[in-house]
Amino acid sequence: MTLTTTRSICPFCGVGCGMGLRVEDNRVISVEPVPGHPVSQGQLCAKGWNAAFGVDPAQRITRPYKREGGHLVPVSWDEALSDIASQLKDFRDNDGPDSLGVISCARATNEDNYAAQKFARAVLQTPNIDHCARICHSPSVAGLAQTLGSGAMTNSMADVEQADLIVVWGADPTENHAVFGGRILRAKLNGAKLVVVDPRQTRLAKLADLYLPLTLGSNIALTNGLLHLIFREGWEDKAFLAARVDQVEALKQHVAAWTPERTAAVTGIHPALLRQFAELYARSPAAFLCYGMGITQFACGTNNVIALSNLVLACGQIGKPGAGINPLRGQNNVQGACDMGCLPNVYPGYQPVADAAVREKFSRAWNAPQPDKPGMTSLAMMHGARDGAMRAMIIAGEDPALTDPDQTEVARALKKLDLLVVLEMHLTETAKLADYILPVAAFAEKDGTFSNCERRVQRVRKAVEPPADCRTDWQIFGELARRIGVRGLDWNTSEAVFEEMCGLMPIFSAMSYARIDECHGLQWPCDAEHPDGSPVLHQTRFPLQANGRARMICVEAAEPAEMPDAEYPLAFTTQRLHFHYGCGSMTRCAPVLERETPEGLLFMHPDDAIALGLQQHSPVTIYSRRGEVDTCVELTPDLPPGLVSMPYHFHEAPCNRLTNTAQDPVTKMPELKACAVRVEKRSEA
Ligand SMILES: Nc1nc2c(c(=O)[nH]1)N[C@H]1C(S)=C(S)[C@@H](COP(=O)(O)OP(=O)(O)OC[C@H]3O[C@@H](n4cnc5c(=O)[nH]c(N)nc54)[C@H](O)[C@@H]3O)O[C@H]1N2
Ligand SMILES: Nc1nc2c(c(=O)[nH]1)N[C@H]1C(S)=C(S)[C@@H](COP(=O)(O)OP(=O)(O)OC[C@H]3O[C@@H](n4cnc5c(=O)[nH]c(N)nc54)[C@H](O)[C@@H]3O)O[C@H]1N2
Ligand code: SF4
Ligand SMILES: [Mo]
Repeated sequence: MTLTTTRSICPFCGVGCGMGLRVEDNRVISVEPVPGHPVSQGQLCAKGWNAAFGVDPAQRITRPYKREGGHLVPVSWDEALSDIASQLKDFRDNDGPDSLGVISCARATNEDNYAAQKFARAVLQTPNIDHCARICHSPSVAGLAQTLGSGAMTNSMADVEQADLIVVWGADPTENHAVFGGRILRAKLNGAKLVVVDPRQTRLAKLADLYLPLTLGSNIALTNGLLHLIFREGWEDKAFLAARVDQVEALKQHVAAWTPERTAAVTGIHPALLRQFAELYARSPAAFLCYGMGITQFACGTNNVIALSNLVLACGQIGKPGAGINPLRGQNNVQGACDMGCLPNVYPGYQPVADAAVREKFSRAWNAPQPDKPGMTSLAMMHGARDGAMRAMIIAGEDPALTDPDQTEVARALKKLDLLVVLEMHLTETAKLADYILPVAAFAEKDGTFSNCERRVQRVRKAVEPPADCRTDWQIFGELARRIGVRGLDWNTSEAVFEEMCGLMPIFSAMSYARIDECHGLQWPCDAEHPDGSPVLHQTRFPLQANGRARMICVEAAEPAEMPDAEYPLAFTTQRLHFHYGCGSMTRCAPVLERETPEGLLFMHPDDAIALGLQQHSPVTIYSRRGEVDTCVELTPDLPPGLVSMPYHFHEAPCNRLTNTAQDPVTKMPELKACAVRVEKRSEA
């Protein structure tokens, strides 16, 4: 039997490691790292090494299903597609396009995502298109768009090697962006200073030069306190501010009230530690700041991002190698799903729906009149479903029944839809509620591109044929469009999809599969001015306003919407575990990964456990205002007393039964990182 290796990209996180797929007899039998890859440099993490399990056809849904008499029964593609197409057409023409919505998949390719939003906008004529960035980095997209003019990582991951200081703020990269976490560790060993800001003592926090264990949700108070000191001591980069930033005076006045003492009272960070960090950040020649869900997943998520942006601008730590503000995008292709315009307010390439000229451009290109208003967010679609305004939804590769907040409500909403179509590889909690499940081809079975968190568009290649009845997302959207009677989604190759999108997106205008192949991917903007891509953004101007300047914006500190009280005395947060991914559909079928963390757990400080009469592995029930969950206690000194934490990968211990739907007013990001709970011992029986 011959063994072949096909070069592709890891299907899990936004690091985007290069991966060789080893194939025997049309089966991916294992994977190997790619030595010369600019990001992963011959490394993979445990999830990457185990990627073959997640795509094994034996573990997957490999034929279409339809709900009949309450059960999911096999159905032919032809029957499924005709039924779905005729129902969608009927809802569109009789109930109106607003009654329809599409959620696309940040794990699928750019080509799949481009097709999903074009299907929504040009075929269903609805602006209701969204995806999991809503509950992930939508505050980054919105916040950085207001201050810098572009919502992606400003620098590249390799930049940590040029940084004098690395700041990790509300992110846990050794677990969640593991190969990048490894690069941070190596940079630290080579002399860079490391600062971690996180209420939980993460692995990097234990190794950091400075660790700031701030009170849960006090990010804005901390940044305002840092800015207060920086301006008071004159540590700001005056030349940079004068040349490139607006509204500096207003911010200076705004933070005048944030004395170290007041900051300490809100954040729990001692004034001496605050001062050390402020001086180190302001005075480092190049400081690389990266952040994650500890910033975005709050009801003040957008303001949190703006606060960090203010700090970075004040010290001129942007627009140069080794520096920048770097949202660590989560999913392998969530950067791409945003770039493709799978968001209700922008077309591909962040061209705003609100701009009439842009709408006109897409109306003409797609030969379909474009709705003149932004669409609903994913959570608004769920509310629409619950209230009866939404009739039908297509959910491609997302498991909101497990991963959205207040799960009981989500399941209720999805059940109320007249038509729920799920495009999946696995029988997720959401797929279990579907009227139709359409089986999709896995990353190893298709050509296309993923964009990693540093804006690098990389080639995914078909290593094996998909199981007979599995199709790519873009093929499914194309076939549905044809049956609804709309032309223009009937591409024959993924490259044809890519060429169409590049023609419509200025930031992709100089990209092609051939160019991407030449150089391990290209980082957008990649256009006539930057034919080799853009590793570092904003070197001379910000794309925010005509004058090329960035903007500071004053933001007020706010507590989480739900604070501990007598009835629910513990603060509750959620996190990830290294060995599992998202809803677990592609990691819980890998024996090695499942061996490491086989079940849900509640992390708790020993002092809290003693007070509650609990021990290691004690069975408990956790109650919040929205629901209850049974799990077991895992004692850890890494959390402060009074704060407990749970991972979200386990359908049998679903922490999102507890989480709060309080929302960021700008992006509708729910407060997944903070609510209040009560923990009670459960009898073993
Ligand atoms: N193994 C694994 N890796 C993954 C994923 C996975 O499911 N499993 N998912 C991917 C996805 S989709 C994403 S978005 C990324 C997310 O990657 P991260 O952003 O690293 O995600 P989390 O672990 O949820 O949260 C990060 C940190 O925020 C801290 N935090 C909580 N509240 C606060 C606060 O108020 N302030 C500060 N400063 N910190 C706080 C938590 O303690 C935690 O350490 O990971 C990606 N990588
Ligand atoms: N409490 C709490 N909840 C959270 C978070 C948290 O920190 N705390 N984090 C949030 C974040 S940041 C995110 S990103 C979400 C993630 O939530 P989800 O997006 O729901 O999680 P995934 O596990 O990535 O689900 C993706 C699904 O896509 C399928 N899939 C893979 N490849 C393809 C493909 O090519 N096509 C199609 N159609 N399907 C495919 C997989 O089988 C999988 O079931 O969870 C959010 N929920
Ligand atoms: S770090 Fe991310 S991209 Fe790299 S192997 Fe691990 S999961 Fe895959
Ligand atoms: Mo995410």
